[in-house]
Amino acid sequence: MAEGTELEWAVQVLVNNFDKYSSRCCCRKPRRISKKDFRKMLSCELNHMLTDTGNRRAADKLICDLDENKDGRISFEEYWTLIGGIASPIAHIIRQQEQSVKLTK
Ligand SMILES: [Ca+2]
Repeated sequence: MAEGTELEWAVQVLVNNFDKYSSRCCCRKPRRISKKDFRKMLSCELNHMLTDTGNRRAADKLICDLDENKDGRISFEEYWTLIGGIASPIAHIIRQQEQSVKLTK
């Protein structure tokens, strides 16, 4: 995508990241991320935002929490829940930082 807004670019990055780690078990089924690839994604892509990304038990717990339909794989919708779960506390931290900047001015 050559042109686009920052938000469009960010969404594209998130979708590309899902495609990078997900696969299709057969051509008619949507792409999903296996547990093994999900653990790889956590440690390679989210090691600054999430703690314990190298901890297998913590990663498996996260997969279990996200895996709503309990098929042992992470669908795009389940992946999106993770993104929302990360974005929410980060938005809170950014607002706190903005608030402290205002207070010190
Ligand atoms: Ca699932």
